[in-house]
Amino acid sequence: MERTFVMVKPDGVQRGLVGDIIKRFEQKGLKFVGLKMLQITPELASKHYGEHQGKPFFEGLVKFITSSPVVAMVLEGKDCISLVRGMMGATDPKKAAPGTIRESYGIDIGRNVVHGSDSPESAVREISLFFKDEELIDYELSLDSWIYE
Ligand code: DAT
Ligand code: MG
Repeated sequence: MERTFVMVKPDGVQRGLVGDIIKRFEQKGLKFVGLKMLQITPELASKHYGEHQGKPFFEGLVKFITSSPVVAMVLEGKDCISLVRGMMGATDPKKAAPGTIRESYGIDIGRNVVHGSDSPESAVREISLFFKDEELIDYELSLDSWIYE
């Protein structure tokens, strides 16, 4: 089982899309092991998006992600890092596959509603940036045998 970090960005929260987005992950069969709302500080934003430091869109990205609360979560499931990336769709909503979250809800690349870790290394790093160990809950889902063979 893998874990991944997912976040509904400020645009998704402001637009009332939190429930719809969470519902997609629940209905897929992924397990929530952590979930909270927070306001990202500029320091946390710079760490989270550290790989993009120096790029032309970096400043706007930090301004946007710190502008209003986000809903952060840790999801667990088989191959869930790539699974969630697939459910989100391409970074630019205009290029995202039909039915994906970004295609369904977004128009501009800088307002693409949702974040998901892009690799196992990113997932570990991002989970530890946003969640303390004691905020993540280990529990059994009784539905697991109906989701996995
Ligand atoms: P992703 O969020 O799909 O992992 P990324 O890591 O390349 O994409 O970029 C992080 C975020 O930065 C992305 O969700 C939206 C914003 N972004 C990326 N490229 C951009 C660009 N060319 N112009 C404006 N914003 C951009
Ligand atoms: Mg990324």
